[in-house]
Amino acid sequence: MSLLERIASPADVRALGVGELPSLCAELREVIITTCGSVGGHLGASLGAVELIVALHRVFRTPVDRLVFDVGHQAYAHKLLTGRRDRMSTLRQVGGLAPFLDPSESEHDAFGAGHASTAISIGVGLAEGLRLSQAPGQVVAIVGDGALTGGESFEGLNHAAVASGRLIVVINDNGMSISANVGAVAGMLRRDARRFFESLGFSYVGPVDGHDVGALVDVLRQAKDSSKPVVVHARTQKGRGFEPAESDATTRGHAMGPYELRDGKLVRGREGKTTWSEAFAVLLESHLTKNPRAVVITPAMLEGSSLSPLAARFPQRVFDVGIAEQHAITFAAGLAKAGLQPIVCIYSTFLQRAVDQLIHDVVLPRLPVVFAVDRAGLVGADGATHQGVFDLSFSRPLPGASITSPVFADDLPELLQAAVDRNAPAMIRFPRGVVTPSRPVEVDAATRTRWLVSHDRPEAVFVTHGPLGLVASEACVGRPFAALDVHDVNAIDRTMLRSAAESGVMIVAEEVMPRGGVFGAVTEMLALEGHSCSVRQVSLPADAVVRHGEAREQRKQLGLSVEGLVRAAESARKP
Ligand SMILES: Cc1ncc(C[n+]2csc(CCOP(=O)(O)OP(=O)(O)O)c2C)c(N)n1
Repeated sequence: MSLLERIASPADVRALGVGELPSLCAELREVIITTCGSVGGHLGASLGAVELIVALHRVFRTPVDRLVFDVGHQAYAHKLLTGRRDRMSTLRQVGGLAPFLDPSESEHDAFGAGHASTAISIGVGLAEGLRLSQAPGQVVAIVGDGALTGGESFEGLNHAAVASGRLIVVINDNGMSISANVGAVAGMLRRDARRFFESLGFSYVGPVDGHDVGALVDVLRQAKDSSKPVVVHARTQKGRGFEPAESDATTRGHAMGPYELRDGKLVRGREGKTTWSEAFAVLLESHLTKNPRAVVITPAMLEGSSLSPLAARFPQRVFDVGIAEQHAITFAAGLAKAGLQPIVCIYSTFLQRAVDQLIHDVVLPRLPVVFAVDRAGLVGADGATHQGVFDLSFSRPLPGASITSPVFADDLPELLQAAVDRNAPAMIRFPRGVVTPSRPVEVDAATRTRWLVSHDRPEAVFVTHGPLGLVASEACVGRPFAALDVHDVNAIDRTMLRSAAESGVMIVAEEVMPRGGVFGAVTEMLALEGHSCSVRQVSLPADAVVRHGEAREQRKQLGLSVEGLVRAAESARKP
């Protein structure tokens, strides 16, 4: 029986002999490597935190003590030590283990996350909460050096250093965010961490070798026994123990899709099709070449947004500002005010973090910032925390902002040019996934609203925004239906909508939360114009969260497939 097979809960980790811990770590690594190989996942991040997690479970007793992992992507070893080993192969799939940590999955998960830089604030909240309710337990926040580039971490440190509830902060410093970490905090951690944290009022322990379990146990015990807030600084290596990850200079195998090992070499199963992010990044290359005032900003997502080649070509005009969405947007506002033409490439889910910056710093001064809103819609395996399904609801009320989405890849150049030309805030939303390259449909030059499929006397009209129009178009094939692409959700063409309303039945299909999206825009306009038309909506559920799983399968279940749309139209059309 392997050591891991003997571990049903963290108590069993504490029961092992000290000499057995390195073998336990090796076994954990093996399972992490095989799991990610078959289902994909946060490989490099989790490999780097193995010893740290074993040491944490030796010293602290969950669930009474609370381990709060920032993001939660590095914590596969924690899942494996807390009774979830048998289900590890279900990771990130429908009904399977969650991609990040989730208290509904295990009492050992102190808090769920998925977005970065929240652990310290959660930790202070838990510590104060335990203190005020006189409940037992210590609180430990485990934070990456990348997460420390996020302002919320510093808001949390500012409070933790003086709070009565005592927090232990463990810094998992591997020098990497997803890409190499950026900015001055990384330098401080290398050179001056003790002085920095002590000057804030923390005790500082470290730096300690984050792969020496014995040393880690010692420093964590010291932190546990201290009466002051403590920072434990562990130096770790991302991708540790798996050569292909260790030697991946760009991300150290941060996160990967399923892979195979052939002759000791890692083969990634990528189909070689162009994604929306890639298509947009390629377009940016020609845009930056032609427009010397154009600049690009990413909050730590060079890789995800496919911007690395662009950053290599334009090192002065592509800014990776770290995991700092709020700063990214206000920084873009500053650039725009100084006469530049900023394009912020940001995932829909991470734009959420900067709604006030969007309103206060960009929309109110009506600055010409273009937002390339990536991963708009369902994202699949990353699940609930990463679904790009809220941005439309908070963007639609923004005065003066346009919200467009390409249906085909070759819509992108016109959309970008139009966004830049309007000299006001502009959102271009596109989903996760591969593009449909060519555009067989003519666009109305004036309104840009277009019939993707027209029909003389349609019995129902599908109304969509973006690539879902392709699904709607397919649903029209051989049926008396038509499909309208609204183009700009904030400027739907009245004449087009009126003629769609003449069919008597509209089906608004959208891959977002149902309140505040295209359905709202369409029904508001119809009401204002005094048209009567039956309008149905196919979208996400209003009162539930769509969790992890294959997005295509989820779309099917939500009725956002060809069959689903046909069903919706047939049941709605007039007999
Ligand atoms: C608010 C937010 N922005 C971006 C991301 C995407 N993201 C996930 S992990 C990660 C890097 C985290 O780096 P670090 O905290 O150092 O942890 P490591 O992966 O190096 O262990 C990023 C940028 C996120 N999860 N949340």
